[in-house]
Amino acid sequence: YSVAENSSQDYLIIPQPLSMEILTGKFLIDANTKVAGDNYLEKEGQFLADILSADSGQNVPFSSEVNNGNIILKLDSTIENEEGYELTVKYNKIVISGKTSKGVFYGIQTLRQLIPIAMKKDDVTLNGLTIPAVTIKDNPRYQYRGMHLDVARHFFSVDFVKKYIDLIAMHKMNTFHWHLTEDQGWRIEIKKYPKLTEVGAWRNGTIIGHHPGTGNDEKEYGGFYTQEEIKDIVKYASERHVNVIPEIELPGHGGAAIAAYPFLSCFPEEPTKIFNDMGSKQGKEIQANGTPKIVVETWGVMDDVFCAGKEETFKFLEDVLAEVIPLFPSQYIHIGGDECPKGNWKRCDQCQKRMESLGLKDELELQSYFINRIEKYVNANGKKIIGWDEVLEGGLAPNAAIMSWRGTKGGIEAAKQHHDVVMTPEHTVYFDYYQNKDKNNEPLAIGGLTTVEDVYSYEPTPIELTNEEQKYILGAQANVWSEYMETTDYVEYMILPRMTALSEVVWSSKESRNWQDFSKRLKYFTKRYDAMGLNYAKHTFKN
Ligand code: NAG
Repeated sequence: YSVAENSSQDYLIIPQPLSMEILTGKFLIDANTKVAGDNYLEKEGQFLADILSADSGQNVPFSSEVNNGNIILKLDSTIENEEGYELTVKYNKIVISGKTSKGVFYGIQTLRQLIPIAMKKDDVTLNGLTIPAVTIKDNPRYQYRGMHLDVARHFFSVDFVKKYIDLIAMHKMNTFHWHLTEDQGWRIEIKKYPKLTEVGAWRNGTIIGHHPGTGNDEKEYGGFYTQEEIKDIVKYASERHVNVIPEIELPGHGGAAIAAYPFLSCFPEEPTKIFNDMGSKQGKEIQANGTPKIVVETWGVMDDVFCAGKEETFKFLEDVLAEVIPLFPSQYIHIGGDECPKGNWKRCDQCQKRMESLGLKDELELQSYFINRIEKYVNANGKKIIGWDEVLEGGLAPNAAIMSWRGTKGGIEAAKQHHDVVMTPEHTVYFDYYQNKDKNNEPLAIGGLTTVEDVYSYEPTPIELTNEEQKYILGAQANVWSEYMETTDYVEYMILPRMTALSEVVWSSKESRNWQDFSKRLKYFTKRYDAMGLNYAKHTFKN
C-alpha cells in the first residue's frame, strides 16, 4: 500500500486543536480494522466503530480487549485536562488517549474530521477509506461550552433535539441548555400537575409576522415531552458527553403555567392580555366563556407573573422541581429569572404583605427573596441554580451562577462577587439575530445583526476582571430563541455556521484564533454540513 504525501486539506479541523504535527502516510480502514478499548470505554468505542463502519462500508467491530485492535482507545492519567486527549494516527495504528472517557470522545470527534468528506461512496469502495497520519494534543480553553434551545415559542421533536445534541457533540461543546417553559407553552410533563401539559402545552393561535404582528394564524399549536422522552434524550446526550441543563422559568415567563393553574397569578380573575387585538378567535371565545387565563399567543414581556405572596406558588414550584431534578444528572438547574415586571406585585395585597413582614424595601428585594427561596430548595436537593443576570437585582442568592445576557455587565459583577458565570451577551451570541446585513433577503429574525465573523471575534473573558476573578468565567453559550423559528430547517439556518465559529471561541486557545485561517477551514467544513443534510446560511461567507 503506497504511502502518499497528505495534502493540507486533509487536516482542516474545527475547533482548531492546541497542537498538531502532520506526518506522512495514511491509515487504511479495511476488513482487519478493529476498534479496541477496555470496558470503561465501551460506549465511545462502539460510537467510533459505528461511524467507521458507516463511512467505509466495512464492518468495523469493537472489542473490549485492549490488545485486540489497531484503533486503540485508552485512559491516560498523565494528561492534565479532564477533557484533554491525544490522538496519533500512523499507517498501521491509531491511538486515542484521554484523561477521561470525555477526552477520548473528543479525540474521536477529531478523528471523524480527519476522514475525507469529499470521497464518493464509489471511491471508498474502490480505494478504501483512509485517514491521514498525524499527532494531535488538545484540550479546551473553557469548561462550559453551551448551546441553548427554546422549545417553548416553537416546539421541536425528540428527533430534532437529538440532532441538535449531535451537533453540539460534533463541535466539542458540552452543554445543552433546554428552555422548557414559557408564556407561550409548557413543554415538560409533570405528573402531579397534569394540566401543565393538557392546557399549558397548547395555544389557540400565534401572531403572524414580527411582533406585534399583523394578525393571528388561528391555528392550535403545541406539544410537550413526556418524562420518558426526557430520560431518553438525557441518556442520548450523556452518551455524547453533553450535559443537559433544564430551565424552569420563574417568577416571570410563566404564562402557560398560569393558564393551567390560575392561582399562580396574583390576579386569577384578570384575563390574559391580548395585545393590539391580535388574539385568536378561539382564545377570545374561551375567555368570554369564563376562563380568563389562556396560553399567550404573542411575543414579548408579559405582566402576568407568579405571585410572590402566596405560599401555594412556592409549593407548586417545589413540587415541579421535585419531578424535574431527578430527570437530569446536571449539577445546575436553570431557574430563569429574567424579565419579571413588578406591576402585579405592586398591586397585590399578598405580595405587599410578604414584603412588609420580611422588611423588604422594594419589589426587587421581593424578587431576590423569591430566587433565594427556590435556591434553598434546589440546594437542599443536591443541585445548584443558574439564572439570567436579573437575579443580581435585589441581592444575589448565595450559591447562584449567573448567565449574563444583557451584555457582559451582569457577568462581570457576578465574577467580582465570586459567583460562577456563563457569558451569553445578546449582541454577540444571540443566534436569533440576523446574520447578514441584507435583512430583506433573510428569513424573519428578531432584529439585530451578528455575523459569523462577529461571533468568531468574541472574547468571553472580560478584560475588566483580575486574573483571580477571570476564573469565575466558566465559558460561553449561544442562545436560540425560537419566536420566529417555526421549523427545524430554520433553526439549522440560524445556528450554522455561527455555532461552528463559537465552538472555536470556547475550545481553542486565544492565541490561535485567526479569522482568515478559520474561514478557510469553515468553507471546507460546510461539506460536512452538506453530507449531513443540514441547512445553513451559505451567503454569510461573502460578508
Ligand atoms: C429576551 C428574553 C427571551 C426572548 C429573547 C429574544 C432572555 C434571557 N430573555 O427578551 O425570552 O426570547 O430575549 O431575543 O433572553
